[in-house]
Amino acid sequence: MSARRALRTGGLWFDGVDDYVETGLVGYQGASPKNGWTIMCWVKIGSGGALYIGNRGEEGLGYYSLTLFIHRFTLFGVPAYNAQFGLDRDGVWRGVYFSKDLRDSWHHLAGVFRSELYSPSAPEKAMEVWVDGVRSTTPTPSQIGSGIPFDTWSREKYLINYHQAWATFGRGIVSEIRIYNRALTEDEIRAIYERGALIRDGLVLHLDFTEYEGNVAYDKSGCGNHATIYGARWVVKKPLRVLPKAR
Ligand SMILES: [Ca+2]
Repeated sequence: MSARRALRTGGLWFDGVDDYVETGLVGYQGASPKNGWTIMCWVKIGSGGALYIGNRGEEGLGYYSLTLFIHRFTLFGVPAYNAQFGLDRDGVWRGVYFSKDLRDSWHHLAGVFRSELYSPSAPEKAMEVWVDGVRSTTPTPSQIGSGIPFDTWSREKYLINYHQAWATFGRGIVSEIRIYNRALTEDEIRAIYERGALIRDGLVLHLDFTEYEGNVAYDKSGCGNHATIYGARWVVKKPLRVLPKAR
């Protein structure tokens, strides 16, 4: 996958030190996520790179976040630079992973939660993580905690590239972030990966990063979940170029 194809729109470069984005999208607000959930993006990382998309931490309140991430170290028994997706809280993880080192080229990631498969004792059975249109339901070797009811899920905002509980920041280029309040089908995920299909049903956050200046990334879903950028730099598509800081 060439950068030119992957970067159909714009993107943001995160430095891995303190850059992140806070979106206006909150989690389930205590309601049952009866239609599922999907988080997706394009990403390119190198050595030392990482990606995190999840809710702002609420460890003190005991809430859980559906989180899609690539870590730079082995975590939950999964090698560095593999994609993981699952329910996360400080000291708790129930999830799945995709066994592939994702460094040094563009990849399309999707984390899908299928609520009809959910049980509090084995949440990972409702999880899928997709890389470049291919699905994995492989549970991570370490599954920590159990008995997670829907009403303890996070009601905090989604962050891009800041995992608050781990105090760690993502490093690399992120593009075309979409979050849906339902589980997308295999055909839909492939259509988005292969053609960039704009599927609007259930779309609650869509950041295509085509502003190229300023510190706001507008949500194109129509839901008004606009995002505030802290330090990350704009990336334009042709030629692929990281812009200097705007502020
Ligand atoms: Ca910075």
